[in-house]
Amino acid sequence: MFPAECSMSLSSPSLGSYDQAVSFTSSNFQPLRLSGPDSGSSQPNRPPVERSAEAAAADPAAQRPGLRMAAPSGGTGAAGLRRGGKPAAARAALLALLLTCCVRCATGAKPSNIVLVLVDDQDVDLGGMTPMKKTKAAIGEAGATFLNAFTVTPLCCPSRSSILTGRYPHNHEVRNNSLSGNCSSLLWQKGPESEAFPVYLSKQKYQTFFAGKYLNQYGQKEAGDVIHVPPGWDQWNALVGNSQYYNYTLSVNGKAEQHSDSYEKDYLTDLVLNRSLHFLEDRSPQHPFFMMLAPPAPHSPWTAAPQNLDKFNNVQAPRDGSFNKPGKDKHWLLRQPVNPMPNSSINFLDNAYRRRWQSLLSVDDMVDTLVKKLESIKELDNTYIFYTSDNGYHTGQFSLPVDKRQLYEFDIRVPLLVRGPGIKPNQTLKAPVLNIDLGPTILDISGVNLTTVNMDGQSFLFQMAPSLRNGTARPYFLVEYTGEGNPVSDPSCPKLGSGVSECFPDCVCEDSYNNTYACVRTLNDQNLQYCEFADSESFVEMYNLSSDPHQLENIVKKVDPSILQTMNQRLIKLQSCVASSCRDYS
Ligand SMILES: [Ca+2]
Repeated sequence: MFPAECSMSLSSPSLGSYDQAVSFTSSNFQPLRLSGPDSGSSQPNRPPVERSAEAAAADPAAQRPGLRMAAPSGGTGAAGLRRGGKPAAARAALLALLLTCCVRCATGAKPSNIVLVLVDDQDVDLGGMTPMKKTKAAIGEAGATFLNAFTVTPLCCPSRSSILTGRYPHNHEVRNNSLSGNCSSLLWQKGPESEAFPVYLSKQKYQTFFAGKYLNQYGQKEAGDVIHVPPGWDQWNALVGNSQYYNYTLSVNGKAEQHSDSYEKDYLTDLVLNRSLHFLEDRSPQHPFFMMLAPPAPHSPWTAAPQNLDKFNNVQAPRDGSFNKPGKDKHWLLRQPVNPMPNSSINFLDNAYRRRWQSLLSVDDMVDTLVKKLESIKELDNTYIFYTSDNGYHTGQFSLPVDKRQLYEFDIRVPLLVRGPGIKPNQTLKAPVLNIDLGPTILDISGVNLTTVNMDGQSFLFQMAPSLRNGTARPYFLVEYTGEGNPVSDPSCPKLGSGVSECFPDCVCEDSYNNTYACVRTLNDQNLQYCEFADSESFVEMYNLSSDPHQLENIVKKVDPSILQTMNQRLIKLQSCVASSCRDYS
């Protein structure tokens, strides 16, 4: 049995019986705070999102030793050592590097350019990178492939908000893809967005460019309309609303631009590439640049370019692991799907799987063309290129047809490839990195002193380029998600009642208010996942990923209670962490 001392108590109203989908209205639902054995009640109110630079700078834990990058042009050009004691040999090595850098600075070398390619919903666990042959060659084989990259929350808007701010969801407070869930809301714009990493890059004199999907509610009237261009961006080509491939509106530097369904003029992945090529032509060579390319692929509706519509005709979703398995000892939502899945669901997900791959071929071409362009303008050797996704995806795992939003590996793992100065080719790196680390890593490269920024993540530059930085990998981290449901019953699935959402195909629901969870994922000498649900069952799941990589067996009733207690304590601590305390593993 689950030990009493590890049981949770709920800090907000019960979600009701699990015998049927619970009835809930959106107005009375508040995201639940999970609590642990010591508190026996709700977590204290979360600290304010905004935090002064002085407070962050005064925090000794945030001040990690390492070699500072050359300041960008316009700055002093000086490089220096941060605080922290070093053995003599290490000091000598650092001094040598320092001298190298000073030589580079004295010759007027620019700080490195940075490119972030952020795709939408690409998994890494189910073969999502298989069609990306050119990307793997141009970035992965030329640099580092991270084998353990995770999102801290497996859904578009919260994940993208985490990438932009370097913060866990409990600190940026974007809970889901809706405006009421804070996605691109006025509250977000006033707070976290004003401290997102592009703001710092702009202050470093980077020329900044964005094209593609930003946040799911971006550009909607209630979210400030297309006139709202987030701070820090010089060239702005952002999709209004969620991923589409044709028939969309862009905000082009604050003005609406309508697009139709002509492949040559409108196909969004190609447009993102073309705008980025124009930006490179028009940029000022005096300053470094940052480009963020966010194509819609492989998000639904999985619309491939015409030349790719007949590709992968014989491909189907993988049948191994947890495919079409019942979620028998899992949380309520996972116990609802029909098992085995009906043929109609399997046909639907196989078709989705094929079309996702087809849509990715345009992304692969985009990356390849961009890398060749950087080479032709002689910027490739001085450019870091990051390739990643906002969340993973599943097709039939635990009998859930297609979606993300689950705590399992297929949804929280993402691809991450990086190439750039100081990164040796063909590296595969195993230490865990998170999407909240992208902002700190990009700012680290740009020369920003990380003690002056309010971010929960940490730079992973030391992992890919140990000649440039020292650092220590994290032993564990937090994944958190707030479930979303409809307050009224779906007319096409009346038997389900209210409180659930994403019930397609075959009335299998991919989300519910009950799908609110927080997990600690350990990845060092241990390979464990421990998750608590904010529901009326206080449901707990725990997996040993070493012996059970597909998470088929919930071991919560078997595991040593002291391990449960340790994981529970870590979870409590991480759920209320802010900035440097999110990196405190003592
Ligand atoms: Ca997504």
